[in-house]
Amino acid sequence: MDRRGFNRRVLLGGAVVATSLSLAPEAVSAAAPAKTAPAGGEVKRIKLYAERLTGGQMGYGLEKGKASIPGPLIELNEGDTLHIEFENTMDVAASLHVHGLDYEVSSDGTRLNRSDVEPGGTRTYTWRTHAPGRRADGTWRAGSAGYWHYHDHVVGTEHGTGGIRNGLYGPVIVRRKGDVLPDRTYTIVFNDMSINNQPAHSGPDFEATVGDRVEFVMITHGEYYHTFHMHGHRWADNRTGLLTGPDDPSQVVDNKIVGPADSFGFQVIAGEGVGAGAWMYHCHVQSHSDMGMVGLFLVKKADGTIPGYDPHDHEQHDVSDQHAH
Ligand SMILES: [Cu+2]
Repeated sequence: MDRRGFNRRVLLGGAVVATSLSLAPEAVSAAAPAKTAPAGGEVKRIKLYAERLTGGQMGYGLEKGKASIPGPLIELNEGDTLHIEFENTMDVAASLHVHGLDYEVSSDGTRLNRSDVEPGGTRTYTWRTHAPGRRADGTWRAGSAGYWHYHDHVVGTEHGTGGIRNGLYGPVIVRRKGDVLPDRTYTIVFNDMSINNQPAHSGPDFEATVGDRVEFVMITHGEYYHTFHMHGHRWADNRTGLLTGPDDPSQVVDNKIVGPADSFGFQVIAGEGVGAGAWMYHCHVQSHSDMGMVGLFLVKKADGTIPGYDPHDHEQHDVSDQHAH
């Protein structure tokens, strides 16, 4: 029997007509009005540390001893300025280089521009953002809003190849006034053949309850092209991953080709129309999924259970929830 209750059929004049299209209780949509992002314009300050982790890995963290892979989510609103006091606790030079935001060349985070940081050193990187608007010449200037990312540009090579490989990367979200805010945000980074530098076949797994508005930031690093696919959920292939209305021409997808330094993001209502479950996400290059580029979007019922899912069949990994506003 179909789980969505599309099952009661009556023969009418030779035609099969569905008389019941009721949704199962778990197939609910978000009910309360979504919260939205405010206008930006604030000046914000954070500290960020680059640290060595076990197993030759490296990470960024908001506090000493708390580095993670990926690094903390940095979230801004268009118009905000962020000053980052960056401390390199490692024994090799490191840096912070961001995509998509406005920064002067002194905040480029490259050796070329002498904006890297020696072992034990500190440096303040300044990122600015702006709202869209019309230029004096009449052309339209894009705003900073988007799903972006930051990474080292120094460790190993002039391009930070060693730093990125070892885990020095993280997500940045710039929101536009009125953008829908999620209940939670998770970051998925395809880095070479790993996801978030975790061993193959070990996730990471991300949890939600049916009806939660969950945001995913998807970033790619390393040497390969991949296709990001999520089971049971779809998104719009545009800036926010959400359709703006019935006439939004954005393509709705559940699979997207990604290459090194790409980033995008989207929001889903967990289990919308499909219910709770252990929903896979994975690279859809077949050899890559077979080699373990797979994790789970664990969507629980309100009572905390996940139908058909035995956690003992899987390795579970904690997901860091570091977050900088
Ligand atoms: Cu792949």
